[in-house]
Amino acid sequence: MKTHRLLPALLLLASPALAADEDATAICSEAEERYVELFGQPSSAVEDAEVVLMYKYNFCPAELTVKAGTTVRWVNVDKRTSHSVLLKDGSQPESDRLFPEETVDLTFLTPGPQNYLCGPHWETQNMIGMVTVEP
Ligand SMILES: [Cu+2]
Repeated sequence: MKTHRLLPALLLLASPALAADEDATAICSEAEERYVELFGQPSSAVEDAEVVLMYKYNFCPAELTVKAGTTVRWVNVDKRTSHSVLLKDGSQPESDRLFPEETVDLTFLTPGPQNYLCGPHWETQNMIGMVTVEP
């Protein structure tokens, strides 16, 4: 039964990535619950911006696609930790440290991928994200 002996090895190979995805999904649904607690409505109800939540060293969603001209609003829904937003292309200065419940807006005009990170946590917690801007 060679297939049976292969299976555990395949599961081992697959599980770290799957576990990370599941963690991010769980963290992001918790983040959305926090948002509703704090602001009394779902983040999707915001009409003048696309919302990215900052929570437990994650950006939620970590990858976002928007049309050029869209404003993205990062909202810190953590209880204690402060975060920042820094575009890797250096076209904007790093945002102020956002304390819980604080926000920062950036409007994306130029099409293309924009990688960004959290200044204090990208290195130690891999707190990074990407906005893809479509024409
Ligand atoms: Cu951070």
